[in-house]
Amino acid sequence: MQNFEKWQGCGNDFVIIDGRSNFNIDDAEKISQICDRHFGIGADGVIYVLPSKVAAVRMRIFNADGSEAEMCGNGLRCFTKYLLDELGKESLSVETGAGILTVRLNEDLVTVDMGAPILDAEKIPVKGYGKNHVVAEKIEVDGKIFEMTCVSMGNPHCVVFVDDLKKIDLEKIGPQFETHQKFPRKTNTEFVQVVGENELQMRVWERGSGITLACGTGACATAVAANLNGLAGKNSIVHLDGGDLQIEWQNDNHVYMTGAAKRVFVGQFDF
Ligand code: ZDP
Repeated sequence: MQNFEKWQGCGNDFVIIDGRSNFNIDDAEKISQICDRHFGIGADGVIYVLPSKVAAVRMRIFNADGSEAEMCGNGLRCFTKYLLDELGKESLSVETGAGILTVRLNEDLVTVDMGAPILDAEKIPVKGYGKNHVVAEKIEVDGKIFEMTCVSMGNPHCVVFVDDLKKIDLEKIGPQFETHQKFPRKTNTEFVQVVGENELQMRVWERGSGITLACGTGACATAVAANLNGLAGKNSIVHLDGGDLQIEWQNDNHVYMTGAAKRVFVGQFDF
């Protein structure tokens, strides 16, 4: 039997397993079985706590389909709170696929320095724009033309601003964005409506997990994209289906994300 904890941040839920005890299954079939809401524990992803040579700990994150992601914002808040509670500390440096990030407690909430957004198309990656930024560029999906702004927060995001979020059939067009030929490593896609001054409403189709209630890296990409399009300032609130995140793109070019992270239950799983 393997111990695990179940955590959620804005309804984006994860199974956290301490891989420092030599447990580190990265078999896609097993991961998707753990994430299955009927045959497993049920989660949007699985996170491992691992030893690191360059930071206090290393985080590894897998999507519900078993694919590995470079980075995970909501997961990182949960992961760090889990460790800080255990260590009785206020902040932690974490090695992720997006570099070493610093996470600190912020009263009841958790703030993550998510690093600098990556805007160079080749690095996101998005095909066909060289090293340029991809801001309000046209993309055809499902026979319709959308405008996308692409941002990597360590993982790829395609942000699409729309007038009415209710009219978006996420289930239908989400997978078509995810696997569009412009995205060599596939993409997470955020549909966003501006609902007030520096207030954005967002729904996400996540690469490898589908519709989730929230996506931390996606909220950061959304806030950066809104600023690049002149739709918001540098400090905005992103409303997600599972809660709110506050995102600030500061003068050091880093994006800071603040939001909740909560333990749901602890358990043992028979792998
Ligand atoms: O990049 C990806 O494949 C994402 N699906 C990873 C998970 C992102 C996450 N939802 C977040 O909050 O950033 C955990």
